[in-house]
Formats: sequence, C-alpha cells, structure tokens
Amino acid sequence: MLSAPSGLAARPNILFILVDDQSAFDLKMYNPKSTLETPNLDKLAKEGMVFDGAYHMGSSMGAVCTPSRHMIMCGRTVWHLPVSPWGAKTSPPNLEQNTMPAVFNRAGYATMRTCKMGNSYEAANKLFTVRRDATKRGGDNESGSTWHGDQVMNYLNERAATKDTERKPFLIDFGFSHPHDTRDGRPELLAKYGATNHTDPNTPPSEHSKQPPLPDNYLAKHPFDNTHIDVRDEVEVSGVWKHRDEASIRNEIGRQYACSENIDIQIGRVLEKLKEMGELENTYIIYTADHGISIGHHGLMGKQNLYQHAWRVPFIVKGPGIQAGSRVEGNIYLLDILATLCDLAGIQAPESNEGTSFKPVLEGQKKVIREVLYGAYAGGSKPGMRTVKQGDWKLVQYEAPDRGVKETQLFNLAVNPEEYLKEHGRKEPLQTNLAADPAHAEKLKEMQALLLSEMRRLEDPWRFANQPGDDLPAPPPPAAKGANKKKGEKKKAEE
Ligand SMILES: [Ca+2]
Repeated sequence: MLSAPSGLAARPNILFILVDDQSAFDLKMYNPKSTLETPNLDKLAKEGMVFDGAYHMGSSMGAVCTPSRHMIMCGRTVWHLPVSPWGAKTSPPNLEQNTMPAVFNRAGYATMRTCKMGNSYEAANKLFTVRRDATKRGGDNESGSTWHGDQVMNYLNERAATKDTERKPFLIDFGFSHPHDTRDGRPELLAKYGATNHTDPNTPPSEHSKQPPLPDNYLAKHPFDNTHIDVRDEVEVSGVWKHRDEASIRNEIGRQYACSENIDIQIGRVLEKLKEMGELENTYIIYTADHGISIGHHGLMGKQNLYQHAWRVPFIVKGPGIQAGSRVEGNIYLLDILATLCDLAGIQAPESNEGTSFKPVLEGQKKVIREVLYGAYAGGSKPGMRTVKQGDWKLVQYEAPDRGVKETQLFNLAVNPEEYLKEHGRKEPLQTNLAADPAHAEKLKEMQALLLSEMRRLEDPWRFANQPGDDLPAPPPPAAKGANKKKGEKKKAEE
C-alpha cells in the first residue's frame, strides 16, 4: 500500500519532469541497443516503476507539443481541449482554473515551474506560483538545460533555508526545452557521441565511429505520403533538413543523445539536493516526454506520425510505496497524470478531468488501466492518421483525399515491435505490414471496428471513407497555430 495522506504534513511532494521530444527507444531501458547513457534515469528506474505502455493521445495540429501539454495540464482528451477544432464547444470555460497548478495551489501546495516557452498551455502555465520559463536550446550552461536545472536548484535552496515545519508540500513542474531541435549539445557531450552542431544544409556532417548506430527500422525515405510528409519537422530541422543519409541521421541522433544526457545530469543534481534536504523519500518523481520523435526511424524525422517511436513516450515513476525495479504495461495516456497526481496527494480531481488515475498500477494492484489505446494525428490533410492498439495488435489508417493518400497498416507488435514494413525486407513473415494479408483479414476487420468505436467515444470530428459518416457536421478549420498564445508572445517557427 502507498502511504495514505493524513494531514498536511504527510502529503507527498511531486517532482514532475517533462522533456521535449524524446522517444522511449532513445533510452537503454526501452532499447538495449541505445548508446545513450542516463545513469540518473537508470537509478530512478531501478528504484521505481517503468511503464512500457505510455502514450500521448495525439494532435489536431502540426505542433504536437501544444495539445500534449494541454492534456497533461487539464486531463482532458485530445478532441476536448481549448485548442481542438471545436475549441470552446468541447471544453468548459475557464478550464485553466482546473489545471494542474490551479488544483494544487488550491490544495495548499507550493507550485513551481520551469520549462520552455511557446507551444504549450500559457493560461495554465502562468498559474504556477513561481515560474521560471524560457526556451533554452543552446550548448552552454546559460543557454541550455543547465539553466532549467539551476531554476529548480535555486528554488530548492530557498526552500532549504526555511524551517521544516513551514514548508508546504511542493509540486515542481521540471520541464526542459531539449532534446527538441535545435539540438545544440554541450561540447564534451557532443564529443562523447561523435556529433557536431552541423549548420550547413549543403554538406553532410562528418562521420565518427562514436556516433550512435542507425535505428533498426531506419529507411532512407518513408514509403508513402503520410498526409503531412512536408511538415516543418520533416524538411526544416537544422542539421538534417530533407537529408536521410546515414551520416546526417547518425550525427543528429548523437546530438539528441548529447542533449538527453545533459538533461540526465540536471535531474541528478536535483535528486541529490532533495536527498540532502531529507525530502527525497516523500517525493513522487515522474519522468516522461510530451511525445516521441523519429530521427531516422521509418525515414521520418518528426513527431507528426503514429509509429511507436512517436506515439509512445518514456515513463518512469518513483515514490513512496512503489516497488523498486518494477515494470508494467500500464496502458496509460499523459492525460491520466493529473488524476493520478491528485489521487496520490489525496486531492479530488476536478470535474473537467477525463483522465483515469493509475495509482492502482503504482500500488501493484493492476497491470493496466485500460485495454484499448487510441491515437490521432490531424495536423496536415484531413482526416489524417489514426491508430488503435489492443494487446499486441495495432492498426494505423492514413487518409487525405486532397493528396490521394489512403493507406492501412496492421502490425503484430509481439513479433514486430519495430513496425517493420516490406521496405525493410525482413525474413520473418510477420515482421511487416499485415493489412493486405488474407490470413489477417478478420483481425483487420476487428481492429477497424475498434477504431471506429474509439473515434465515436472520443468524439473524433472526422471519419474515414470506409466508416459511416455518423451525420457529423463538417469540422471547423483546425485551431489556428498558436491559438493558445497571448498577444505579444513571440510566434515560434517550431512545430
Ligand atoms: Ca515536444
């Protein structure tokens, strides 16, 4: 059993760590072939619980960060956000008053945040009592992840100077701007992964034996237009642009790893400080990313797709009562975090929350909190991409009449976790897209029915040509990019 909150003093602290654009497959605990070294995350995993089935629910826009960060803050599903196509119609007014900082402020927590600016949920972010936000994607202490680490260290130093009895429990939203591009790593970490901050689109970066290997499911080109193959992330990422040659991809993964290792170092500093303050044991630490990232997997670079490297996220939790070294499927979404944190802190989740607490999983009472997982990407041509997963089976549908796109993929992840396609040329007959295989026609039908039922349940505003129209009204144009931004906030070129 987890320790039950009994009165203010017993309430746990929460350190919520969110990195920007990291695939679960970047981490050794999910991919033994990864050369990324993260000793502090490894220790966290050894002392806590690793989730194999953690996902973000999707995006109605190219800037996948934006809905993902809304879902984290308010616990609502992807089509029920202020930035969803139906916007105000499908989310309550003044929703920010029921987001993570608002709820924890009301419950008497001390709330603090550091993170990047932009492509987020500004109305919620500004409710943290202490806020130290800035976009830091440079390669030195002041311009990179060390700056975010410093903000939390300063906050904890101030806290350490107060009497124990005067300390409220804290909720710290410890966010980073990396490893999102531009991936300008610290020189010594770039050297460790054989990478350079490559800036010339007309020449390939130099090759180096220390660069991480290509991903197993690397392709030089994605085999078809996935409805948004020309999105900024696929063509304009500095260091890669449209290139998919081995040197460009391996160098960019090296840069990703250099940025990720620096994040690990910052996490180590903060955990050491909490230990020194005697507060580590009463703190739940959650580590995750707003979504995954491709960097060469399937010939893609960005997060605007629904392969496992983009849809799935890393997820580690350590805290009072969680069995050390445990590992579960979980089947959780990032939008379940708010309900779970409320549950752990003995706070009632707000009525607007649609997430499910996975505290029973953390307590070891359950392995999963749902059987079916749904994912959407509708940032390009519509309806775009949808996926549904149940057990080992995963269906992905792509459709964009204006671009002549209509594709279906069916994977058995038990034998094909890399989601190999025929272009990968694997010998194992099940390590490919099985959608056109007559032997799996029944499974395909079953998964298609499941997808439709999830689209209906979650009020997906679009339907595919092989689905009933359900008399849906024509969806409004997608929310304008940056619709959640306040006047005067600098528009970001990133997605
Ligand atoms: Ca992101």
